[in-house]
Amino acid sequence: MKEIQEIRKDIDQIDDQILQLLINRMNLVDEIGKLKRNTNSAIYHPDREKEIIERLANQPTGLLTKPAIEAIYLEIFGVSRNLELPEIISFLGPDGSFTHQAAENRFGAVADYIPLPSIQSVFDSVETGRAKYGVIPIENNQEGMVKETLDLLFERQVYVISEIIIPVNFCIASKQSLVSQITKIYSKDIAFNQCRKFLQDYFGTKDEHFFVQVDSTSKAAQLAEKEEGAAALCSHIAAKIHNLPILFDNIQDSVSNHTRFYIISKRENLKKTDKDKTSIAVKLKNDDKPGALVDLLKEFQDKNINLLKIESRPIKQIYDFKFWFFMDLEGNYLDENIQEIIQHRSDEIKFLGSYMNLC
Ligand code: PRE
Repeated sequence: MKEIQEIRKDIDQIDDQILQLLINRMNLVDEIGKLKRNTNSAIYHPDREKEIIERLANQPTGLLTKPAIEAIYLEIFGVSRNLELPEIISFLGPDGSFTHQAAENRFGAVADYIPLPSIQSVFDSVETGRAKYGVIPIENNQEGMVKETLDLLFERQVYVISEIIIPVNFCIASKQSLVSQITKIYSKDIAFNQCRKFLQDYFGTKDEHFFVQVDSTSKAAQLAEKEEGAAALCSHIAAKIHNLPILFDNIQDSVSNHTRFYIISKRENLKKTDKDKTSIAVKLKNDDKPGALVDLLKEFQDKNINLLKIESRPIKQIYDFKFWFFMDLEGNYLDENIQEIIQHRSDEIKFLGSYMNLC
């Protein structure tokens, strides 16, 4: 007779094989899911599920009874059906925000978009699996990094799988076809500020009854849709959602205003391109001794790793004034030099994701 430990070793090996086969199966299910979503067809096919169980149960099944096979496969089908559901994408709302525009640019029209009221809610939705992907802003080239996003990346268990860069373009959208018919323009304070020159040139000096401030540019479009004589200073997507024709486009004072967004997910991206970057969070162990950061930077140099960005942030959980670093490295986690350093300093470095470098 074999000893229990020996049998367990054999079981472990078989479990490895089952897992690999399940992964292969799910990859195929994922392909079917894409085809179904593209053709808008039903996800649940009870007839096909029954056919699979019948076919398997009619083979020699050893110690497995038909109800046992059925129980196992119904679990598998449950996981498959979940995988095939339209991808739920959460983003920092409201509808028509620039983050919405970034999300649509990347995921197109098939996905199911959910606007959420805060960056934290987007992280929550991804971490709990309510959304497959989340889209949040990380940096504006005029304003700098978005601190809330950085801090949540440090605290939460999600990965960055992609970045999106979009120009911050504003337009004047209205149901009126003539500028002279416009009696008021709705928008948000930042948008008014960023389009000051255009507004002065085309509408002159006017009071707050003409330039009316609201909470968001999407709200502005929503109001302009309903009100005779009103226009909105808003994003393209807000104009589109509220069926407003665009009278003037690209009216912002600075043409170089761009925002960078992250797509976050529960699963890391394990694909490599020839121009990748890897984001990490670093909490140095010996930060009370001189040279702790230099040591790390020296290690990057020795391993021929190019540092693209470094930002320091306070560690909020601790009472004193400790901090951590957000860093972007050139290359992918699958590159030996990057993987080595992350693994060897695993008590100091948190891997945040590798993705294509679009900057
Ligand atoms: C699959 C998943 C869900 C359907 O209800 C039926 C079968 C499966 O896991 O085998 C695959 C699938 O989507 C399909 O064959 O249509």
